[in-house]
Amino acid sequence: MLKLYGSARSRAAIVQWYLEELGLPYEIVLMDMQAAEHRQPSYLAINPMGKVPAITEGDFKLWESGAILLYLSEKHDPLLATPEQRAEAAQWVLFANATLSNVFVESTREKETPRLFSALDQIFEQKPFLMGDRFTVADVAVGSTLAYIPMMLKIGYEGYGAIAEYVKKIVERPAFQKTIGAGFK
Ligand SMILES: N[C@@H](CCC(=O)N[C@@H](CS)C(=O)NCC(=O)O)C(=O)O
Repeated sequence: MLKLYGSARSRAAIVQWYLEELGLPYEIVLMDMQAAEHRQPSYLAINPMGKVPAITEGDFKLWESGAILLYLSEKHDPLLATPEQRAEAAQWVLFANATLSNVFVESTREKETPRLFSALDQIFEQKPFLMGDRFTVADVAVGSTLAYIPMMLKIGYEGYGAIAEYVKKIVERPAFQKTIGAGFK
């Protein structure tokens, strides 16, 4: 069975959210970061960077939340059927982890936030989910980041009505409530 390594208040909850959305069986391995469990040789053999999340499936090991999300979508979302659809999904996952995440960086926040939020707001005015009518891995990556922003930075979506609507819809999903909403456990 797939094992998901993570800790409380970590990005492992994003992967867990997608596992729940896909309805896959998995086992959680809860790491005690205070006790530096993630820096012990047994975990470094899974992720040499000593960070969570990571997954194992038999002998296969994978780390970086974005790579894990894309692996799961590749394997379990048959509707992302063409190279173009898969590339678009990758675009959104990379955008979430490498570009939208700049909102969390104090030195880039002021400059980046209005332009990223304006563009996303226009996109959500036109379609319910990032890749059209259907919830995909793109929504897990971008939606989790958009949900974390008000939780962690106390930044709201005033003036960005379509983002606010989107985040409301995302956080109401049962799989989100069970995972990010409840904390990783
Ligand atoms: N880009 C990585 C970030 C991983 C990361 O920084 N994880 C944090 C928890 S959210 C961690 O393991 N921190 C412990 C440490 O750096 O010692 C991902 O998305 O997987």
